[in-house]
Amino acid sequence: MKRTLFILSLLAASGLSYAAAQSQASSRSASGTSREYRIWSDTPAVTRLFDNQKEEGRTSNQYDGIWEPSSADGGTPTWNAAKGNPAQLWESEGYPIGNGRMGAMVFNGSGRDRYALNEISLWSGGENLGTTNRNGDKKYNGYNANTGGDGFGCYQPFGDFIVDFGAPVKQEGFDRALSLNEAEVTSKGTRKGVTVSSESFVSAPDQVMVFSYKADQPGKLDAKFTFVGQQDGVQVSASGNTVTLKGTLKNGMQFEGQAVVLNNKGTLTANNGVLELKGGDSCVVLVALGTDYVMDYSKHWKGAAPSGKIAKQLAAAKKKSLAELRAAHRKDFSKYFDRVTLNLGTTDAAVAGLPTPKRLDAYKKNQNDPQLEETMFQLGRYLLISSSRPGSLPANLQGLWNGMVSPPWASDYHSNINMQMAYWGAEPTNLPECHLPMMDLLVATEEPNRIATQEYVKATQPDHQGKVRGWTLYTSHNPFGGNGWQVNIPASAWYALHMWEHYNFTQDKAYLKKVYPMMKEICEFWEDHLKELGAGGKGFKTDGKEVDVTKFPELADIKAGTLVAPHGWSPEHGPREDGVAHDQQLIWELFTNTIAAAKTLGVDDAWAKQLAAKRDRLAGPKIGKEGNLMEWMIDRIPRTQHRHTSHLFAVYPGNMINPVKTPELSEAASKSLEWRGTTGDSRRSWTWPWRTALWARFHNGDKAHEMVSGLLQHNTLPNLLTTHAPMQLDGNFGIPGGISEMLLQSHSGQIELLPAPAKAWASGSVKGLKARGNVTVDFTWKDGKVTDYKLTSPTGKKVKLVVNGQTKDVTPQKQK
Ligand code: FUC
Repeated sequence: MKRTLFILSLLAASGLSYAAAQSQASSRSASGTSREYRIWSDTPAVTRLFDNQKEEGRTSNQYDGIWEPSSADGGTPTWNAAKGNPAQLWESEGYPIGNGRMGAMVFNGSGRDRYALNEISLWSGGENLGTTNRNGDKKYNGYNANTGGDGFGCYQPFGDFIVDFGAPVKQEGFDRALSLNEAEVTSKGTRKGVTVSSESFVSAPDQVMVFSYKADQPGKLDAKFTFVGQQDGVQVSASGNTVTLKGTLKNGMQFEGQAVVLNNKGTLTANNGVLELKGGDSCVVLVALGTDYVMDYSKHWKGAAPSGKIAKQLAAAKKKSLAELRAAHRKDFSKYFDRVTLNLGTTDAAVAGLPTPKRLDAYKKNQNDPQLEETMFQLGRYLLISSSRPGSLPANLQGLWNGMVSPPWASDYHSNINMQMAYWGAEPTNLPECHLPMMDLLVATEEPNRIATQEYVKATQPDHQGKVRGWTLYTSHNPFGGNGWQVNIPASAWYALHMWEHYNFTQDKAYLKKVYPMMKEICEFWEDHLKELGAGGKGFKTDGKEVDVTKFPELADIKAGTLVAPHGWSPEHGPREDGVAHDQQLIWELFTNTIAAAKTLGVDDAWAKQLAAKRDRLAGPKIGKEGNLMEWMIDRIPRTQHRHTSHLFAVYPGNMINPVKTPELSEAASKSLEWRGTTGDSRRSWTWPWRTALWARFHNGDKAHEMVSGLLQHNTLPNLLTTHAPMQLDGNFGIPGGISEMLLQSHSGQIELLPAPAKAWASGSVKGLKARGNVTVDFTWKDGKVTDYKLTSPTGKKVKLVVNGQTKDVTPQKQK
């Protein structure tokens, strides 16, 4: 009945016939979208704007001092309890919406609604080509916002759009929700006897945000609309039915937002930067945002002023009805989202229907809520679709959503785990297009990265004099190819894995052809940069100083001519040293994949052969004295809760160590993982997804599930965004990648269904996951055993399939 009413109300809005709507509804469930995901709350969002005109991050340091950087170099922020409660901050209260390029955190509040706006290119700073010192460090103003064009800068908030109702909302009957299936936020609240419903979404096809409001009684919608700027000098003006926000950052970047209020009945007046609606029935607000950024080094990253473009987008959107805009948005979004459905079971926790914050609290006491875990899987996919679309910049540390002028770690691109993790779910959960912005940024920033690499080599290794080919980058980087904190020498090798994996999953040869030169150039960097050790490790250096190798028996078997990455780091753990496991594994993976790419494309045969010879001389993984996988060439035994598991890269996302090919190394790696534990520094947004995937690769489903659960118990906010702390979306983005590894693995030349079954997910089903080779996989399992499966692929080429411990040759159905 409820469903029918729902359909009827949709009908009214969309103008569809009942039969057509019915067939749409059933085709949705036939395509598998039977599960609905709603993150919701029955209390108005707490947001501090307008209380004192001093917004979070606007005039003060971190979050008004609640979160403070622990050190000037971008260390882990700590919570200053004396200054406030982080649970009340925007990061835990808002609901994110976005179309890849622009978005908002939506706060349906008591007296007003606040949309904290973002456009993914609004960045202060620039190429940061300033000094590189002896340690290879560059200027980094991670916590120090709005620099001019010669600094590193920060991702900037665009400003806020405010809808002010001038009266508090009644708690009773209040509801606000984010629907992951529809990619929209809805709310309902009563003020002075009038109930107003709202919906908000960001359309990719129409490139506008749509906020609509409707009163339950004719002529009773009263509200004021305006923008509030965050940076100094931002101008807000209103005339006719339009409010405009205009600003220029210190680096010269221009940005502009326009909002048009289209009211149904009532009067609309413009005054002093504010539009006021009196006596309306309903209204639709269309918002367009733009900057003059272009992802083009040769144009100095600058294009046309945004005014004209956004005015055009608004003019086109104005011609459409709300129903048309909504339908186009849903169609576009569901094209991505509906590709994968997952059902991990339903328990009483789901049936109870608690608001999300309470449900999360309940989960902390009793973890029997697989549907909440499933929601995390789909939320990660939702967030990626909403913050990373072809044609714009990749998702950053906070995805697309940032309300602060000085966000933590500049809300930048971080290369020692975070950016990579943001994309772990992209291929296996069938969102390959969303992976492309990451590669586009790397293509666009090659030249400044080459320059920064030469500078680094010159400053730190005078003998080289900058004569290395190729490039790498720093731990922090920005949209201008600007590098910041700490050189991260193997970063480009890790990024190259993403290029290869995109090909591996999609089999798109044209794409591989495009990125192959970049993979090759990154190999060339290592060909010039690798260092030869003498017999017994002679020449081995720690912290830049040669050590007496006779003191380290673990170096005794090193052969003369062994190749090591010099002066590496096991991020962010241990000394700067030669041959750290992380670097060695990454270079091995890079060389192996580039050799395979050359073969696939039928190019560079001779070069690839000599590269293979170099790969075979790389110092390889070793088991230490206590059965651990050694993190360094020196067998130090770290029993710390350190968050990074960099030496386990070879297990996941790499592919050098696995239980079948290298069982002893795999055993040692799992011991090392066990040692890291699950407390203290091991509790971070991103630690859990990595460890989920690692345990899954060790075929330990229960441990993997414990990691999924750990994320929810320790690093998830009431709106289900993950927290480092503070909020950092790598945890959200990474968890679909981790869960995928529990359900399906395809990294070792075969497709394995349910390789890591967890008792907590005894029975379930999944549709639409992707395996390497462009194979789409659906299957159902019961009591930990696969009961039914279907494979499809465009070629119908035979694959090796492992199912319930049996290996067989299977011919996938040919996709139509
Ligand atoms: C890396 C991590 C931190 C944090 C930061 C943004 O440096 O070590 O934990 O995620 O990136």
